Amino acid sequence: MFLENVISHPQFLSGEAITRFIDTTPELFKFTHRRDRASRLLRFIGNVVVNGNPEMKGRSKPALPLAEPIVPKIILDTKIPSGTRDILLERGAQGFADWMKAQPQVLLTDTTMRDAHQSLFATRMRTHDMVKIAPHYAQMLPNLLSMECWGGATFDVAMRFLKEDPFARLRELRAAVPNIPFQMLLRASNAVGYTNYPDNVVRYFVQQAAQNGVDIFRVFDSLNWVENMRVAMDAVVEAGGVCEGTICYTGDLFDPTRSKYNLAYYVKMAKELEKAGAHVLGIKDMAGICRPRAASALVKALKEEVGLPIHFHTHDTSGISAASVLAAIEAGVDAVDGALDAMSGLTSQPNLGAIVAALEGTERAPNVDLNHMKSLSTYWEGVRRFYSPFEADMRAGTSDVYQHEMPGGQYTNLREQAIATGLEARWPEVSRAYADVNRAFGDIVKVTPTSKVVGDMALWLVLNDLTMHDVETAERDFDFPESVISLFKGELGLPPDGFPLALQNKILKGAAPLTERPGASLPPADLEAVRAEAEKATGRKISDADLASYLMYPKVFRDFAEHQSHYGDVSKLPTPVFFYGLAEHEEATVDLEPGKSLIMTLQGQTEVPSDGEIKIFFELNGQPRTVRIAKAA
Ligand code: 3PY
Ligand code: ZN
Repeated sequence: MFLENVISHPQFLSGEAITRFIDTTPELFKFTHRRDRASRLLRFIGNVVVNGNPEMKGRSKPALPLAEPIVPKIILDTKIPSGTRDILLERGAQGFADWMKAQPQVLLTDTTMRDAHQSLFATRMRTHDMVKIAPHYAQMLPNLLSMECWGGATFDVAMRFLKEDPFARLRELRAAVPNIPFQMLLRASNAVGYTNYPDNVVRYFVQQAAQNGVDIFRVFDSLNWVENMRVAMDAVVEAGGVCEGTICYTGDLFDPTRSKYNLAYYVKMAKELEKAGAHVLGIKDMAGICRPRAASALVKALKEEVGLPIHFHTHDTSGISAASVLAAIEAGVDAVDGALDAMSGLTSQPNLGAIVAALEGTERAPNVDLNHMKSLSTYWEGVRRFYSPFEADMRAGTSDVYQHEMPGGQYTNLREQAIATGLEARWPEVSRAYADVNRAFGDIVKVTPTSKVVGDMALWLVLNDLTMHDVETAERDFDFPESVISLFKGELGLPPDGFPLALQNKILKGAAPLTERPGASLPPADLEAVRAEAEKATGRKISDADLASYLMYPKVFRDFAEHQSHYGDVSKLPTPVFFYGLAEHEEATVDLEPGKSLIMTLQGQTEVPSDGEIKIFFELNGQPRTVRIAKAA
């Protein structure tokens, strides 16, 4: 290849002096980079062929080969139509919120690329499957209010399990969809992590998210404590984003025995959020327990009491959440979330296509093309098959959710954790313990990260054959899970009415809890010192976005960077190749960038490891290539 580059170069052909020519013509060496990228990806695939993708450990492969998802047949090189994001760019965040409020039709958010896969298959959807369909969204659904495609658990999972750069995902999607607003889920002071970060880290993260493509930030606090949301909300406003200050819905509006979460509670919080600078008010029903009557009453009350447009989010765990969405729409909600048909239902969002069909002919009918939604859903149907090993074995809605109140995104995760700890057969006990723990913790909001703490405690109880009553009444000390101690110390913030004191004393064993928001006492991070530390640890240049990732998850980022230097950018691999490798004589096309593709075919492998290494024979763009892979013990 090098020789080919030399002899075909115009300067060589012109007969100029060769040595100087090689020294001064760096483009001759470009092929090494491409060759290196290909070698690393072949090494990754070879490893999956020999040792399996570590992500698949303990999971069964689906029947292979899997069919290519069907991409809608539309011509993509036509001009991108103007869409909702053009309104945002023209009018700014406040103008956009005013526009939302003035619309007679209900506005729609598609959660397929974030919450839907977080809730259905453990957040495993890969960038490759999103980017492939993204330009079709731009052509086919330009009037969506937003695509929720970033934040929540996707950030962590992208790096930790999928070995992808979450910021690169955001940039690639942004480039493909310039006309629809992108929405992210931001856990206020917990950003996209599980613990409060210093204020300057939260600010820096929001700034990077906005610069790389996020338009609308749904900001919530896992204890509904507005005081702990201010830093994040201010940062969103400062970055020019739309700030969706969000109430997490919990409890039951109509249960007289549980009056803590009544209308007055929600109206008070909504007013606080409005005062704190929210452009939009979010209602986040993360467990899917806001029943139709409650959705109606809540939206009516909030519409009367606050001036912000309202955006309703729920999960379909019970099986009837679309009724709640329709009730909210009837009561005047401005926007609702749903997932495209193939990615909806169960612990995910209700079915967006069905909601659109139900509203046809009414004055609130959304301005979207149902046929376009159907063809996009056909694509997702194919994509979902790739991830079947990550799906929970859940076949129907469950009204049990009104008892345990687990968030949709947690339900399947906790079930997996229960299986991993040998508690599969005791799942009903875990789910009952979850409800008991919540009661003993003072009936708190359960959403990441507080939901994880309640889940940790529930598993701990069942594993130790204890009940909350045992814990509350026993004289002896217990070794509580770390996350529980941290919650009661106030490290995730404080519930507005505090924690039950007796239990808090027992858990903290006399240590004093925080009395103000954690960010107030966390020292600011020295960002440039952290950048230097990250550069030293990874041996690579750390961009601003990398720094934001490192600040969130230093260890996960280091492992990801190491994986990337060894195996290259694996986000470019088709999903079946990433998880399941290649079968003999199977071919895969890897698009590295526009106009640069690799065609890889697995030709065979040596049977018995001779020197402990198996040789894998590939054909790469027609040329033979061999990789040696050590068989894992
Ligand atoms: C998250 O924080 O990831 C959630 O989805 C909470 O519902
Ligand atoms: Zn959700």
